[in-house]
Amino acid sequence: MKRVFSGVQPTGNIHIGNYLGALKQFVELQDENNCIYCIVDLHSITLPQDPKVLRKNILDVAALYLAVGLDPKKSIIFVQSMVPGHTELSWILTCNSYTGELSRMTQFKQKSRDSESAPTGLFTYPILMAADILLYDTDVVPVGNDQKQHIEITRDLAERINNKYGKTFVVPDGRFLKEGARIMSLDDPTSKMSKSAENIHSRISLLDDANKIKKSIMRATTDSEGTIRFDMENKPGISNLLNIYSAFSGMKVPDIEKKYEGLGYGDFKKDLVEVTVDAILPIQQRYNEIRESEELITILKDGAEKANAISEKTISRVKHKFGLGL
Ligand code: AQP
Repeated sequence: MKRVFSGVQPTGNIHIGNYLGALKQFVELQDENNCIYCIVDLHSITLPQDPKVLRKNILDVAALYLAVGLDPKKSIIFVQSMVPGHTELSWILTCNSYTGELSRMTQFKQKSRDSESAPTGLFTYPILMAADILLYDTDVVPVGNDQKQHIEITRDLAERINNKYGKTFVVPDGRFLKEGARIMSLDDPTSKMSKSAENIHSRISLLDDANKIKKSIMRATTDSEGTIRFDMENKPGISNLLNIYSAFSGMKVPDIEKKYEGLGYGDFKKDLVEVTVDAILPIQQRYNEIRESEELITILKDGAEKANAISEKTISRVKHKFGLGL
């Protein structure tokens, strides 16, 4: 059995990019592996958060974890800030990292491009992420492919420390899905779908109602050619919609192209609305059942206890290797 670890930031409603790129994999992996899934609230404060909204978002993401099918009997589910090992290991890794390698991170460059002086937390974000992963001796990290660079730096840090101090960490691998690895924004298919984008129609959130989903899909950017054909370079809009259709329906893209041969974008989009709503509705029903329940809090407390027990072992091993403490 492999150890699997991943997390999602509680920075707003989870969208279908997060679901198809990450959460869907979380569920698939939990039957055959030791899975640990975290709500990474410490990551979310790299940018300003309203405390009340943050607390609500943490519980929303936790409820969505369960609603998409994560089972606390199979997976450990917890909130990152409830396990102190994450920040402790993060400091130790910080002291083994270089500003040069962190400056190369695309996500940092994108999120800090409009400000002269960026928040330090945004700069050191990949180290905290590396700590999350290495803390649990993780073998596999299921993520969307926007996280490829962060997985690479995690591997570099683990290897660097293993070389210097002797075998300390497991060197993890990223796991990326083909169809959902990068769901693009509906209004600008050259950038990824994001929770924090201003236009709500650029994304479909897992908690959107059918009417909103219809509006967002029907107004999604396409092209003037009018044929339903996958070509990411020249037809990014329709290719993104084909990806979403494929990921939700399980149909292969060439089969979808065949099904819609001779038909227009309007017909295809109408069916995509149906496919999307059918996939999301059962998730919303389960979410409504669990969101206000006491059980949700119990699951998170229990998860934090289990995660802490594993984390403490790693921290004590790392401290010993580094000569820290007594
Ligand atoms: N568009 C996407 N397509 C596929 N996978 C995606 N992920 C994010 N966007 C897409 C994957 O979702 C997981 C959780 O992401 P996150 O919440 O930790 O942070 P993020 O990547 O910064 O996500 P957002 O939605 O873009 O949030 P904001 O707007 O707050 O920055 C990760 O596995 C990620 O790869």
